[in-house]
Amino acid sequence: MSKRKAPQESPNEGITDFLTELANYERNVNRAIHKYNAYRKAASVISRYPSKIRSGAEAKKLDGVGAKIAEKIDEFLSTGKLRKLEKIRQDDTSASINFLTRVTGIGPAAARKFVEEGIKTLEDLRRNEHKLTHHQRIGLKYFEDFEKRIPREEMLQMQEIVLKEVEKLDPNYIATVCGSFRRGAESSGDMDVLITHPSFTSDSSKQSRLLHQVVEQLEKVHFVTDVLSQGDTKFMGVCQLPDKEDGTAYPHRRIDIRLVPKDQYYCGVLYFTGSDIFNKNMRAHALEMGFTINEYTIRPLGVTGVAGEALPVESEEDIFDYIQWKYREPKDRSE
Ligand code: DCT
Ligand code: MG
Repeated sequence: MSKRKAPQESPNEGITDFLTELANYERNVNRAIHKYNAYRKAASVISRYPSKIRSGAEAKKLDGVGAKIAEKIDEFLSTGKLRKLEKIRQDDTSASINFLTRVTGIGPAAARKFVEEGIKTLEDLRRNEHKLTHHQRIGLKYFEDFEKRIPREEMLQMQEIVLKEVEKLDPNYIATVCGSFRRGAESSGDMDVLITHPSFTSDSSKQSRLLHQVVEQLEKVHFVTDVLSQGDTKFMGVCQLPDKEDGTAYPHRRIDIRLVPKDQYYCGVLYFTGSDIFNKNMRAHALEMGFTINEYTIRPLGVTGVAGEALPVESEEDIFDYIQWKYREPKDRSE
């Protein structure tokens, strides 16, 4: 999961930038997830608006832009800044909390705690390595690398390595690189890989070897360089492409690999392809149609609102069919 968004060529970049900054502030400092989501949603719809917004009233016509955000847009358009943001930026505590959450493994709660102890900068973290979890230490070690987005060209090379090594182990594996890459993004924040195997279903017993041997293989070929956390079905780690021909090294990148039972694979692929906003909208539509979708299953809702048995799913199309939605290619799933 990445916190930065792709640089965008929007005529309303000033507005989407300040909305994103407000969103992060609400999540990281106030732990106000509703406000975070509201700002994110408004930023997302405005980023796709093709012409330059001239007033809050104009923006308010868009779904996801309410009166309060419209007011802020008016203030921003007439003064070029936002008093609320200026104040937030000047507040040392919120700025520090916000900054520390950019280190992977440091969530809002940990950031808050560090700041209370006077730990506010990368240097402070380095001096206090003994207070960091393993995950946070790796996050600190590769802080600069993880801030960089991954060009699609490199994602393609990374995909080639992962798919090749998985196939080498056992050609019956199915693997899909999901996330923004699958949506066709020109750059990605991280690599999200889903794998399954026909021998692994939600009825069969756990088969943790299926994930572990993939990780071991990727370590063996020096693609996976570090482990952040490793469970039976979810690996979070770090990877790196082999050096370029001129000997220069590529940045280290974040990679997540999840092992999913075969019968839940396409719900997983749908979920991890996103975008997060598309997922929210699709789930809302599913509910209207009497279904509940999560990253594992789609289930019908009974009259009492209780979810029934998981429906059989053999493809992403099946899920769209159940809720009577026209199929959307990954590239059309930004919202
Ligand atoms: N996801 C979601 N809701 C969230 C977070 C994630 O539905 N709150 C899903 C949708 C995308 C997928 O998980 C992978 O998450 P990220 O890697 O954070 O998003 P991304 O679209 O791949 O963007 P990035 O290029 O920044 O990695
Ligand atoms: Mg991603």
